Amino acid sequence: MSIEQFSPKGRLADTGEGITGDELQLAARNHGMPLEALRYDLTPPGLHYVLVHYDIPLTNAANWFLTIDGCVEQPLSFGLTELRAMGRQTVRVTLECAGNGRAALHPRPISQPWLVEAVGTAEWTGVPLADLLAAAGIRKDARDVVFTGADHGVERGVEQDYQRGLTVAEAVDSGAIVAWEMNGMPLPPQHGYPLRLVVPGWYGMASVKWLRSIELIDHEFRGFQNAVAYRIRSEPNEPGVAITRIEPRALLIPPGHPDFMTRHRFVPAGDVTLRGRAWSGWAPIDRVEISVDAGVSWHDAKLDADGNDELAWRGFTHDWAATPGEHVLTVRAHDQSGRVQPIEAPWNRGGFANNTAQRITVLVTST
Ligand SMILES: Nc1nc2c(c(=O)[nH]1)N[C@H]1C(S)=C(S)[C@@H](COP(=O)(O)O)O[C@H]1N2
Ligand SMILES: [Mo]
Repeated sequence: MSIEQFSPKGRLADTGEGITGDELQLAARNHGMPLEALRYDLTPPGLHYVLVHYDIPLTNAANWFLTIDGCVEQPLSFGLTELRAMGRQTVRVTLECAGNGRAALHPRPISQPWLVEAVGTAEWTGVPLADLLAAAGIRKDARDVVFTGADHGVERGVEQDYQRGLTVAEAVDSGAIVAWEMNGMPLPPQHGYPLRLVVPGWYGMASVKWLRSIELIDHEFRGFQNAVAYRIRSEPNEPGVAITRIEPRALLIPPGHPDFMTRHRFVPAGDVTLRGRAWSGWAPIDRVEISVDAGVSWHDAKLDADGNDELAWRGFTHDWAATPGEHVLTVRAHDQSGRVQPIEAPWNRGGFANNTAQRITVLVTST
């Protein structure tokens, strides 16, 4: 058995090919946020989506060290206690996996088969990354900052630690923090205990969990998760475009009650307040449109009061007089940068950043 057979390259599903055993195995490990959890401003940690490429490492805060070295004036190493003494800030961030929406694409890229649930909002507490970099002293020759987690595996034949790089400017200006708490509690194991990076506004892949090393290098970081994975491509061998910030998306809390098997929704006729949340990693949300007739006509939803956290989701509501029969509900988000969520997003090989508008079919029953 060759490494290539044991760790195959990515591929697209054949026409009509259903979800594979490999995809089911990934879906059972990496769970989404049940959409009814959109009711919470802050996602309870057990309901937040989870994405882990390899295994969740067994870690211990008592003997954890974070090193900062490479192109710095003064290499540093911190235990958790020393790190806490460096400062404390809490940021509310909506995190979304870049693969969210992948399973709805045709043809379907074979990978973690997300529908729309790979999202969650948490308050992350830790020390600003910019402060740690300033403490170490960024040398003039530093170009990129490489973040390494304690997890290790093989991906498409390449053995690696999970690593992602940012440019020095991105690392300093993004408002990133090195976090040890999620919603006021120590990080759960699956979310990076005892330490993770959180890069507000960026798709989740940038927020390296089980963070053990920060290295500044004098050249462009060409590691697998930057140079091979997480790029928008239409052909397998083109360089592609790096994935960075989260595209706008709105999701409705599915109204009424579900059928167990199909998740079809049943809604009693009458006045229904539809609710949902919208977010964008580029700029604050400034408008959400909603349609109750499969996109024929659109109405502006009412946005909840603006929070102070620009990169956390914003709630919205719409009052609907539901009449008996089948209805298709759909929503789309706009942000202050002028980005508008598409009704149908363009296809790409990795199945990334698919922010095609959500559609929910409901059967309104007479009362
Ligand atoms: N060390 C490490 N960090 C990681 C990952 C990983 O597999 N290993 N997955 C990344 C991806 S792709 C996503 S979407 C987010 C998911 O964060 P969450 O599980 O806390 O929601 O973690 C990122 N950080
Ligand atoms: Mo992800």
